[in-house]
Amino acid sequence: MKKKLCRLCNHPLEVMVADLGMSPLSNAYIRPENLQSKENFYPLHVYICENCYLMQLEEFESPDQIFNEQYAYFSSYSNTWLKHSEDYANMMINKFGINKNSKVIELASNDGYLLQFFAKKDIPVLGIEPSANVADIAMSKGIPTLVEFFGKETAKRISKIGNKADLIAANNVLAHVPDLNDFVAGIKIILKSQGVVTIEFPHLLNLMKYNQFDTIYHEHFSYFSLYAVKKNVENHGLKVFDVEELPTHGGSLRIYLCHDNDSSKPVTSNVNNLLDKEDQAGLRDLKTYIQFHENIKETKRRLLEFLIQAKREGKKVIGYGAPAKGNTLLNYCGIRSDFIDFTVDTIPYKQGLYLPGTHIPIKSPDVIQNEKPDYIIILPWNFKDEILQKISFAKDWGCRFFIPIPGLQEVFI
Ligand code: DWN
Repeated sequence: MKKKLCRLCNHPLEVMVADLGMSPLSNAYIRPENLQSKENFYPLHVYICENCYLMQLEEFESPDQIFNEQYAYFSSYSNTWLKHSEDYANMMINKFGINKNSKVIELASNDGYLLQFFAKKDIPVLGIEPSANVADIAMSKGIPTLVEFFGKETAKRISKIGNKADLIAANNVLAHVPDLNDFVAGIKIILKSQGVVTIEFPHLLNLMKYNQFDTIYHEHFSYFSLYAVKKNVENHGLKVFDVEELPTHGGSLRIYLCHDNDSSKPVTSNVNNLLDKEDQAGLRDLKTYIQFHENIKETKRRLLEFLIQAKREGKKVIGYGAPAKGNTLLNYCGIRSDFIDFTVDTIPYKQGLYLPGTHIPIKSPDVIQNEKPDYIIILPWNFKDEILQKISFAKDWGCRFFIPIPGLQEVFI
């Protein structure tokens, strides 16, 4: 069997921290006509590198198989996320003097959810997005978009035609990049001498602390601490000069990078403070990761106990949301439509499809009123507040609401 090596530092990868069984690709939603067809399941085994402490998966499907013209994630279907993106744009404009003479490039620009807020202020933008379906939506909004993966080769080509950036945004993309070194080397190439890069990613510290194992799926090749990302970017002539903790996606980091010879951006104390916080949380102690697997198994037991009892009591249980994370959870726990009748989702593309592996149907939220479920399990728990507002009407018939992570718990409006 091929020797496993860390995708960041090439150290032998020998410590498995969790075995989530065999799982389908988390965004491989199934069309009705394909329900009887073969489905690909891959090992969902989580490793930690003992040298750089990058948590990671092996690559079973290449990014072009995942982020294709059928990719089912559209960033603009969450008001919470759109507000976060608009706030980011306004903060960058004010903090770094981004203006009409600047250039903003977003890596993995999806459907233009972020760049639209710069473009509205006549700031030149360029999106780079490999999934043609979401890129088409961005271009329909007037966002110039290259439909391709980003890396050194793309960077060299676009920088030759003058596309260097004053601001590079790379939000929730780093986890999707199998070749981290090629990606970061590309950032170095297209960054203007005094430019700024911001990278946002779910923080490994929260994944471990709040048991967010459902965010582990094959399109997330890596799971980051500041420690690991800092090693990665410093290998490519960039430096982390600031870092912020964000509430998004269960708790993320936003790191600020510049060229390592850019003396106009001194490193703030936030960087070392956060590294210390990670050390105190045991992120560089292998014992921390062994407990993680035990927590995952207990979460599965609690959710199954709840559902077994609910079904024995004749309760109608549905899901809300058809997120990628929900597919890891449901496949790992073996939860199919014998426990959850169906789920609903506001993304039109997903309605009428079925969840991969479990074949739970995805419907429009409009059916809730007629179906009158007894329990609704909110699968995208990271949008709990926004979703509870939308389903508050279900309280009229005594419906109760739950989230599955960090462990099954009832939530209230
Ligand atoms: O990294 C990724 C994260 C950032 O987003 C991508 N790989 C894919 C995606 O993961 P996810 O699908 O688990 O993300 P979300 O954003 O938690 O998924 C939310 C799902 O819930 C979407 O399918 C939309 C749906 N939704 C809804 O139906 N009604 C969301 C909200 C807020 C709603 O009100």
